[in-house]
Amino acid sequence: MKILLYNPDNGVTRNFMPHLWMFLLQALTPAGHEVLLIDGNAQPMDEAQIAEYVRVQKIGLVGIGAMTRMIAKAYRMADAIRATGVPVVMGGPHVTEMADEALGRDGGPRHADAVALGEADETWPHIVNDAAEGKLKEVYAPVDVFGQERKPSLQDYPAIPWQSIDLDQFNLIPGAARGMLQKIGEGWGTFRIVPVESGRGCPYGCEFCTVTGFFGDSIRFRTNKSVVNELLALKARARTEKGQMAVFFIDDNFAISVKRTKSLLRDIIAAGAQVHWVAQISANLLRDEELIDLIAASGGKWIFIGMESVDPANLKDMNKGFNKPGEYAAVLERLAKRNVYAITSFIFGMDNDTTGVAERTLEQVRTWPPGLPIFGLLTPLPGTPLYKRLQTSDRLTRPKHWQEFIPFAMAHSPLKMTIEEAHDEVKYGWAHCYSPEALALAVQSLNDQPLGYRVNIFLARLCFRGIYFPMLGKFAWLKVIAQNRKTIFVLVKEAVFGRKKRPRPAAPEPAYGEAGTAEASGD
Ligand code: B12
Ligand code: SF4
Repeated sequence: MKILLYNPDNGVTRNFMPHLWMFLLQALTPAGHEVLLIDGNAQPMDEAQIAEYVRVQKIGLVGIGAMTRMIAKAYRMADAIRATGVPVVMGGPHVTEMADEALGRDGGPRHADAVALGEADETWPHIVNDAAEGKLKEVYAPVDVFGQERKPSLQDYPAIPWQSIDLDQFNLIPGAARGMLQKIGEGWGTFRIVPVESGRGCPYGCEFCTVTGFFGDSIRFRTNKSVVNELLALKARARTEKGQMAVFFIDDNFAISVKRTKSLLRDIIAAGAQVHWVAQISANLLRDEELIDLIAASGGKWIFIGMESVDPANLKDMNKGFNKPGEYAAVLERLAKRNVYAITSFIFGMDNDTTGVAERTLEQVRTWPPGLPIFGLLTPLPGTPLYKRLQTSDRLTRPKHWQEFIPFAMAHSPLKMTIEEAHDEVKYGWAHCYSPEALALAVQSLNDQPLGYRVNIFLARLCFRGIYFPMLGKFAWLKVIAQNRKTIFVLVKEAVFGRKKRPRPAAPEPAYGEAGTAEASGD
């Protein structure tokens, strides 16, 4: 049987990285079946195109996985596929919470023939076998013989065959530049960010987050050896194709066991398996100097930190009181000393937020080393304690907000400001952190560092700017390049002619740092 695994885009923003679930399920598919992968972020398709693809390729089963914000598109694509007579199975965090919606048991239309609840590592082979025999059940749940929920162990994690997987659709280098870039330095003909997991589960239970409910509070790890081997395979592939490969450790909290993380990082270093990597780690786990040394030595470049708020009252409300705003600066300095920088994620629209929250956040961020602040709005995702609380108190203004995805739009009334004011706060954050002046200051604040670091922060800021101000198409990019021409000129001049030593700015400069995401930022 030919199987298609499809991940929809949300029609608004694009992911820079492929989704792990597709590669994982591909690796867990029983022998004798062919699995094709399409990520809508890399290969945009509409309903007619996917139906045509399924017909032409003679696909026998389609698996669709989606986050809440992609689910409306996922349902539309599933409807188009089912209309061709091919069965659709859906999985992932949204349908796990809303299985009746996907199966049409809530009075709405049916979109899926079957749903896979929770982690599907062990149920996927059964789904494939049942589909091949034409006996697909409606619901697949990961349970043991007694009907108790069972979380897969990651000790026998499958080897994902990175050396042979077709990754063409995920190259971040524009086609026109590939030939030339392949020849320079370490080879940049391809650049891919690849998701790798080293463990699952986070026990912290932040109110807005789906992770503790979905993966459970029991933490499970892969063996160090299997992670190291995966990194070595990725490095080998990058070498063969004269390209670059970076890794996103997608664990929700990569240092949830500091002891184990240190042991993994030591093994990575010992095996020479270092690649540039990004990971999500909560601020409270970044106090350990030895851990930060190992992060830097093993290739860690960016750490995503869900700071959420600079107001301890908000953090307490969200059950995230372990975040201590008073220590954010020290954590970021500790990382920056090793040239590791942070993606700092902030959520506005929390119950204690009042107007001006963005500026109050930026006042703090400006005193920190430069990073990539991201700002979002508190979003009640189905299945979270936050959703239940807002539903009970009748504060949901769009209880099924996922039926019409609108980026950066609240779905409930905040307590101390209006919805419009919350939207304005997010806009303020993005506008002030990603303006040409803010980008110039971020670059300037690293004046005592090698050129590469400054180019890195500049390019990363340009890309992150696109999260709020979409930069789709050449014209949008040209405009941004024109706006930032002074900074580009300084960097290019230095690359060509070298530079005189310049001091770091004496005092913290206004507006280089800033703030973020947030439906629910992991970590
Ligand atoms: C990596 C990641 C990202 C990446 C992008 C995704 C990517 N390319 O991998 C980045 C950093 C860009 C990102 C961004 C966001 N993310 Co995110 N992200 C994750 C993270 C940490 C890991 C995903 C992952 O690979 N997990 C490991 C795999 C193995 O698990 P899985 O995907 O759940 O798949 C398993 C099962 O669900 C199931 N399954 C999944 N799909 C399918 C399909 C079929 C057919 C079947 C049978 C089974 C199946 O089988 C798999 C194996 O067991 C998760 C948290 C988490 N731990 O999952 C959050 C998570 C998915 N993100 C979340 C959110 C909210 C976001 C943002 C909206 C945050 C924000 N406010 O900006 C953005 C949106 C991005 C966008 N483009 O619109 C939420 C989604 C909740 C929800 N109900 O939708 C999660 C769960 C975290 C959370 N805090 O609650 N994210
Ligand atoms: S937000 Fe981060 S720390 Fe909190 S439960 Fe989710 S993954 Fe864990």
